[in-house]
Amino acid sequence: MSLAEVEEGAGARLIDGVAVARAVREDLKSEVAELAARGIVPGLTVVLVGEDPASAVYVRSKEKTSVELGMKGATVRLPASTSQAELEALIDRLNADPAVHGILVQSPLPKHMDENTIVRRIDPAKDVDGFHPVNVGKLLIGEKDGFAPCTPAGVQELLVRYGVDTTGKEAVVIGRSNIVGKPMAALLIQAGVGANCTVTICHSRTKDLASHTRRADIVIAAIGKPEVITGDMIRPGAVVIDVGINRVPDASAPKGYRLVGDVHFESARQVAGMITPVPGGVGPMTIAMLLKNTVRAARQAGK
Ligand code: L34
Repeated sequence: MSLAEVEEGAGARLIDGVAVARAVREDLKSEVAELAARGIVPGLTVVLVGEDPASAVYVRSKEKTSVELGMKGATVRLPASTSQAELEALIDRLNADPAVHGILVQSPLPKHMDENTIVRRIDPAKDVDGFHPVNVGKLLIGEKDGFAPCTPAGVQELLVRYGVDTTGKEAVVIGRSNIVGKPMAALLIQAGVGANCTVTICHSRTKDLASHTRRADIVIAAIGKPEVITGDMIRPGAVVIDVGINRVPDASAPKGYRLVGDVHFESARQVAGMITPVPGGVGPMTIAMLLKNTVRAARQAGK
């Protein structure tokens, strides 16, 4: 075997989330222009409570990208001491504001707040995060006028744009959060493109996790623990999607930390057929899908 053949065999194809996110934004640009011609400027307001450093990065990126697309992006920054009632009053105002088509309250909220109550306060028609029970229900039913959560929707978009044949395939989702794991499974079991999967959801109480992941044609890791899914847990040729974004201390990195996924990238890429990197995989897709949801919210509002 030549060296080239060895290298080809030893490395999965990289799924480039930055490039796909750019393509999604390009598609949105013409839609935003079309809406503008009808006097509609899609408006997204992101609410950030407190000072979580990772949240600050994501929120800045959301506002910046929405403005780049010709949308009206705004961020409301509130101190961690904000009361539940104050946040609810803000949401009521945003619900009533016709220039605001999408509302997103960045998670996590400070401990004294009840996230569930906050999410239910948002008008489902403006819930571009897809966390309101009405949208969760619509997702499960398969009603297309609701909003699917941005991260799992972004994962599905990656599968579609990379031509992954998902029909009849074994998908193993690791993690049962309401933000990723549960909606991811709901998307993959639907009839349609980038779906039609046989889905298993694994979580912290799953017995023998590796016995499940080794069967999987598609592995989606959303655990929130650095590099716990290793190459020996992956079936040769499987598609590996890494949703985790973990900051691990690294004295040699400029910021004192580096980002790693839930997947041990170096060992997994030796075995996998395709794999997403961290950063540059699912993260950028989350923001692209948020903008896509917001543009549709504006179109559905028709004003
Ligand atoms: N309400 N809360 C609400 N909605 C969301 O959709 C989110 N999420 C998650 C956290 N809390 C939320 C996000 O926006 C995670 N998330 C998110 C968004 C963007 C990126 C990562 C997570 C992202 O752009 N990641 C880059 C690296 C950014 C960096 O340097 O830290 C990447 O390439 O993965």
